[in-house]
Amino acid sequence: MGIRKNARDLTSAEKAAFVAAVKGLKAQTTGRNYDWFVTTHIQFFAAVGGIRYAHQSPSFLPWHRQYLIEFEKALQAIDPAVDLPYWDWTTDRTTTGTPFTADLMGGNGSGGNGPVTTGPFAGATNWRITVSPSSSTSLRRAMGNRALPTSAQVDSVLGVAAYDAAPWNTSASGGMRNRLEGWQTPNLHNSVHVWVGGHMGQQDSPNDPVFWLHHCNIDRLWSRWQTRWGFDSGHYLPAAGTSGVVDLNETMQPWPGVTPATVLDHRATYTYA
Ligand SMILES: [Cu+2]
Repeated sequence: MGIRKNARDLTSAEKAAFVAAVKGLKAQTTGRNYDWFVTTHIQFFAAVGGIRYAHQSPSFLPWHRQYLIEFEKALQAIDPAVDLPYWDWTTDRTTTGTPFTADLMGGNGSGGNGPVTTGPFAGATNWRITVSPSSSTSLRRAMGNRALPTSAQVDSVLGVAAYDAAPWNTSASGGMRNRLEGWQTPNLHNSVHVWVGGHMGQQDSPNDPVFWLHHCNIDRLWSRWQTRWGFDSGHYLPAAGTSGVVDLNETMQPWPGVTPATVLDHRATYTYA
């Protein structure tokens, strides 16, 4: 079973192994390589067949949980010792600290929304963007353009007892999910994408490897909410009979046999340090 650590607690060797596995996946030319994950995120950015799987819906959390499990599995096929690290942006809040250091994610873009110039993903030779609606072949960031969410805001979201609420979209105001996804104050997940900017502000945000550290933290926050309120199927909504979104026991494309119910309790697969 894997243990997902805070990025600030990784050793130098663990950081190097994570970067090497990410680059190894990027170098693969067939199968579930890095660009397959980018393509899949773009494909499921909006509704598919009238169903919102990945965003603006209750299954935002379970869909990305499975997405992270699949990505972590792909990294572990390269290096079995690698686990996803998480970026806790309530404590690491600068553009030069964890995880934006030269030995992990590298730093800011140059100028307004320019190419990243430091670290393992700087420039199109080290890290070439090939699947993107924008024309840039270099990773771009425009960090620090707003405030990151605070731990008090996180606590306020984790205190909401209801998982989600009708109308199960960006205007749902009665549940935890929409506050954590970020269409409802305090806008946790969305505002961190915007804070990093560049590719992280686009549909192809997984082109920036910090996507995985950010979403690992979002999954950790959901897990903290589950620890408080329950990992059982009574703590996912809607249960059944809701059109346009994924009910508790409905399959989440593109993973056959995977439903919100099957991923609710992750503790046999991985835990958070
Ligand atoms: Cu995201």
